[in-house]
Amino acid sequence: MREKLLYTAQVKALIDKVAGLDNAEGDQRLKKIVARVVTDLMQTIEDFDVSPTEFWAAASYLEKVGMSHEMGLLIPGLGLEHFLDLRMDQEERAAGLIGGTPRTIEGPLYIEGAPLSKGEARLDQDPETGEVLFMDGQVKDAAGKPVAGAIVDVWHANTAGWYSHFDQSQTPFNLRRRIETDEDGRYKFRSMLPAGYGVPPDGPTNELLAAIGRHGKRPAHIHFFVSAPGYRKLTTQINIDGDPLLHDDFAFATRDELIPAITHHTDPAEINARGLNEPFATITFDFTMHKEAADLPKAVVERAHAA
Ligand code: MBD
Ligand code: FE
Repeated sequence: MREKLLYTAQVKALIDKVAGLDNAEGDQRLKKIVARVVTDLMQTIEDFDVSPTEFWAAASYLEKVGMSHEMGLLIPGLGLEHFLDLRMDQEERAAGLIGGTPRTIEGPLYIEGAPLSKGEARLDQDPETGEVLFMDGQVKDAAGKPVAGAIVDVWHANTAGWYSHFDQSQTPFNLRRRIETDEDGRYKFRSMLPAGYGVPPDGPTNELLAAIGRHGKRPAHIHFFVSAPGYRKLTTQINIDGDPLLHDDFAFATRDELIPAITHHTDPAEINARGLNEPFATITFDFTMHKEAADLPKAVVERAHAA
């Protein structure tokens, strides 16, 4: 057995200097975190006898993740975005908040400023072939009272699994809308059922996932931010039931309460009544929000978005 360098006075002194723990300047909490992260990395190197060649490969890997703008994919792929959700859930439970629509990860593909309309919207603006989706529901508070004037900010992939803005072939804000709930707290929209998503096959996220025997796919889903004055912002998604990857999401976002029933309508009279020529799908899903209060943990997650 080689001596553990990490426990020597020399390396302990090195870490203290690295993290600025030997001076009085700077942010005390940050110093401790830097010391911990560097220590844990050194420990990994030592425990797994990571060679310098392997280490530099890891460093260029991380550089590639940043240069490919894939931090937002690697983090959910490593379960860290879901872990942050679990921690927020835990904090809320400790503060006595229970029930309500569960949160699940935001993901990296939200764009601010989608068109805003009252009560209803049509999300699909680019022509596509696929199944038309009508989704509706009510935003309520924990007592079941409708929340009028809530903003349902919805975004999802197209029938090929791509998101507008990131996919330049779509028009701006395709499949992205903000809908203000009506006086009964209701929202509804027409769209196209999305396909599941896959990380870029040639990108660094997929490179790591493939190397550890994983895939980089998500089951079909629809994202939501639901917000209203006096209520805690809700970040969530619904899954499209029946997707084979429903419980095999590379981003770990599926939650049982977020898989609403989907009805596929094939009756010609119903199809005709909707002004369509093909079978269509309907989903009804209500969102339950919690009232905001001063002593609760922060509900809003600040995060940089692509623009
Ligand atoms: C997505 O659509 C998504 O929601 C997440 C979390 C990661 C990658 C693509
Ligand atoms: Fe998504």
